[in-house]
Amino acid sequence: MSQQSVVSPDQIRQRFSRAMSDMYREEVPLYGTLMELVAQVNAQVLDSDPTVAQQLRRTGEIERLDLERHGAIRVGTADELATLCRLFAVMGMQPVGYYDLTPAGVPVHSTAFRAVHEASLQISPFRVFTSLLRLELIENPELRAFAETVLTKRSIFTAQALALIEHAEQHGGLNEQQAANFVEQALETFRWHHSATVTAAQYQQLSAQHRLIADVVAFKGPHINHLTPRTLDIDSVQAKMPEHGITPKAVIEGPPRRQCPILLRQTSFKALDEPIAFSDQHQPHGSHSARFGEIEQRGAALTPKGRALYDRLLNAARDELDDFPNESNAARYNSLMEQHFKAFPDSDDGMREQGLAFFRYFVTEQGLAADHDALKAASLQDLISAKYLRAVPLVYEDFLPVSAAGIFQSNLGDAAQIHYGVHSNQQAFDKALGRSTLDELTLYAETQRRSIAECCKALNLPPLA
Ligand code: OOG
Ligand code: NI
Repeated sequence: MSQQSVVSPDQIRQRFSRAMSDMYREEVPLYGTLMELVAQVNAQVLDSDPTVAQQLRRTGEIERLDLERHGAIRVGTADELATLCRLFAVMGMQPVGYYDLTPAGVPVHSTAFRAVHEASLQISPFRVFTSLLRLELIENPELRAFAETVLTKRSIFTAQALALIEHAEQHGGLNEQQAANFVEQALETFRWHHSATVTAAQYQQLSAQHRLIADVVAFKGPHINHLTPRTLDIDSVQAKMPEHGITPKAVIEGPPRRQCPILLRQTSFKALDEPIAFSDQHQPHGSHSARFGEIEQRGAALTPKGRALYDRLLNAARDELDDFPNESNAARYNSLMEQHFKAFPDSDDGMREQGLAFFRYFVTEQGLAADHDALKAASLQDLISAKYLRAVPLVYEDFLPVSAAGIFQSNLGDAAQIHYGVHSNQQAFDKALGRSTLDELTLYAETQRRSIAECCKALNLPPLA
């Protein structure tokens, strides 16, 4: 196969993300409603807030905004996870970060598959939050053995998808026809199934252990359980959801509303109850709820120092609330969050000067017109003060464990408040995955460094630290 005929992984990811969105919209019409609402609110924000519009134009994010979404799946075995890792690699997605959900009573650990370079993210920022069930947390040995048997019997990938993954690995990519086939075949893994692979009684047993265990074990494949568009104003979407027949969860996860958004704010609507035929039924007599809707607003990626401050303030607010945020304490939770987060500077300059967030740097018109010889000894701060460089916060591309726990919980109900006496086990996760996950902080630091290097080049300056 000649080099020219290879479709770039970024293109494959962009096509796959679109195909996934089309499939999900057809299967879950409420997702379509949510997408329309998000598009309306985004258009309003861009109209009414020229600064936001200008910043998105500068970073190029404006072009990816309508494409932007993440999804989530849950798998049952190491083999499934390892093969998914290879499948996502065909689309230029790598596992970033490790999330332990057991402190929240959810028996999984997770990573996010996504593109890692800013140029690739620009073409498609599609991400998939992927969780692996920790079967060892099923206490009843018979039930655990049963779950294992059911999982090892299933094959969640089509034969063609497997062949195309192998082809891409051996030949360095896929051509047009293969890429089109790959998108179609890969999509099959994420499809919803109206029939379960277990009997109604077996489903009940699995579900009694944990609803999530039933969700992973009882079906033919890891159906995509939500797709999340990115909004520029999550409070506005949250407020408008009821008018559109959507009931949002009680509180928005993540930081409080700010002038300069940081990290990630998320809200979701409850999973739908969908008719299911169990393996001992000819018609759907049962039901299962797994699929829901979610929206998110993304802000600045934080440095280790910024993240430590975020975690401290979030924990302080939650400790003071002394309960999981819910309907009855939502107002108090929001006001506690606002109070505590006063300690987090709410301006780009403030965050940059205190080293709390990562930034991308751009040369301004003035910078290009300046006498570059006179700048040889200038520091980064000098160049910014002189308005030769402009700093724009780097967008956070990842997830937050406490928020993810809140999203899981809002869909699993109170029965899910289980306390596992175990700890995170990144080593076991990496082993199942077949490689180690990338550290997101390193990725942000690299993007920041590359942008500074580009500015230096444009200004004819030696590299700046
Ligand atoms: C994943 C929940 C986490 C997020 O956006 O934090 C998540 C799941 O329910 O499988 O999607
Ligand atoms: Ni999500």
